[in-house]
Amino acid sequence: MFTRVDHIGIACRDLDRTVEHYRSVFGFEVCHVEVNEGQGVREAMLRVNGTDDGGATYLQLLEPISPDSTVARWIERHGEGVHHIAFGSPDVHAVVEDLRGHGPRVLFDPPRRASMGSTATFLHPKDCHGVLTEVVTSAGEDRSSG
Ligand code: CMX
Ligand code: CO
Repeated sequence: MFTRVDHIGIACRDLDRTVEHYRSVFGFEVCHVEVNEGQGVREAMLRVNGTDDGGATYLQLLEPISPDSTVARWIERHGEGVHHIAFGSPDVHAVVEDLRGHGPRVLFDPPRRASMGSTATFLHPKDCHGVLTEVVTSAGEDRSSG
């Protein structure tokens, strides 16, 4: 079902300052920045390592761009910090099929476009022992669209 940790999503108030922390203290470099209007975030991806399924593991730093976005509301309640964990899968559509109706609640059905051209869905944290869980198929490994 899952072949790697794709990313760890970290909610922050100021993307540029948070990127600078990860760069100057830990030496991580930004490999991608984008605004995802649908999710109400500006985000930066920092590549941590490659993985043996041909993918990679990233940190995803998320800054809300509107006060009513899900990440803004989460920061309001909890402050900055780890917001979700994302697992990589070769076929997120198959994972959704598999879980629909009898697994954790699937929040995006069908899955939606996410970072760097990937396709993703989320599983409700209340059905995952308190962890908001994302499932991602990266653009390069999406077998369902071809
Ligand atoms: N991790 C763990 N628990 C969380 C959570 C999180 N990130 N976000 C909310 N919760 C918990 C809350 O603590 C709350 O629990 P209590 O009722 O016990 O207090 C409960 O879930 C409901 O929280 P809420 O503040 O009312 O939030 P909503 O129900 O409005 O939204 C969720 C929760 C998961 C449905 C929503 O955040 C969602 O749809 N997330 C998926 C999309 C997303 O997170 N996008 C941003 C990232 C984009 C990306 O990765 O590319
Ligand atoms: Co994410």
